[in-house]
Amino acid sequence: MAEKPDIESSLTPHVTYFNVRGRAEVIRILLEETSTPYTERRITIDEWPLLKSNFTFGQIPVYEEGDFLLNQPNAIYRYLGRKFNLYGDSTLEHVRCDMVQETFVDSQNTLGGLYWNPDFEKIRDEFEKDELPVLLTRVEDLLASNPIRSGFWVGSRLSFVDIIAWHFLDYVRPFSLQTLQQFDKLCQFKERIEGRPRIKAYLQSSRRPKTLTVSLSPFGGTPETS
Ligand SMILES: N[C@@H](CCC(=O)N[C@@H](CS)C(=O)NCC(=O)O)C(=O)O
Repeated sequence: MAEKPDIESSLTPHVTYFNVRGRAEVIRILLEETSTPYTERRITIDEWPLLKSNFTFGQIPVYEEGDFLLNQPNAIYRYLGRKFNLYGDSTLEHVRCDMVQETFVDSQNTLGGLYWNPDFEKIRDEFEKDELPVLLTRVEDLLASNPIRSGFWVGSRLSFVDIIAWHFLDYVRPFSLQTLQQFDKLCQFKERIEGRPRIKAYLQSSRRPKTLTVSLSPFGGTPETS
C-alpha cells in the first residue's frame, strides 16, 4: 500500500513577513525558481506591535501550507530544499548543504549585526576594510572546496544553499560593491544565479520588496539598498 504523504503538497504556500527582503527572500526565490504559486501577507512596521503576539514565537517569517505551519527561517529553507529536491544527491552532499547553510547563518548574523548596530556609521569603514575581506575570502574558499567544482556550492546542480549564498552576496552588494568585486568566483556565481530565467524575472518584477530591512535599521532600509 502506498504510504500516505504527511504533507498535502498541492496546497498553495502562504508566506507572512514584512514588506522587505530580509529572511523571507530565500523563501520567495525558492518558490519563484520552482514556479510554485504562493500567496503572501506583508505586515507593515506600524501593524506589527498589535500582531506580534498572534505568532507562536512572536517573530516572522512564517510559512504555511494549509494547517501545516513552520517558524524559523532556516527550518523553512531546509523544508523547501527537501520538498523541491534541492538538497544534494547523496548523504555527503546533504551534509555539505547543512554545513554551507550554517556558514551563511554565521555570515548573515555578522553582517546583520553590523546593519543593526547603532554605531554603524562609526564602525562601517573598519568593517569594510578589515573584516569583510576576511569573511568573503572564507566564503569563496568554501565555494572552491566543492570537490565537483561545478560552480554551485554543493554537488553538480542547484541546491537550496545556492539561494542562501546568493542572498548573502546580494546583502553585501549595497554595503560594499567594491569589496565584493574583488572576489571573482563569488561574482561569477552571483551572476549565474541571477541569470536563471525565473529568478531574473522575479528580481526585475514589482513583486520584489524594495529594501533589505525595515527602515528602523541604521543600514538596509534606505534607497541605497534598493
Ligand atoms: N530565530 C529566527 C527569528 C526570526 C526573526 O528574527 N524575525 C525577525 C525579523 S527578521 C522578527 O520577527 N522581528 C520582529 C520582532 O522580533 O518583534 C532567526 O534567527 O532567524
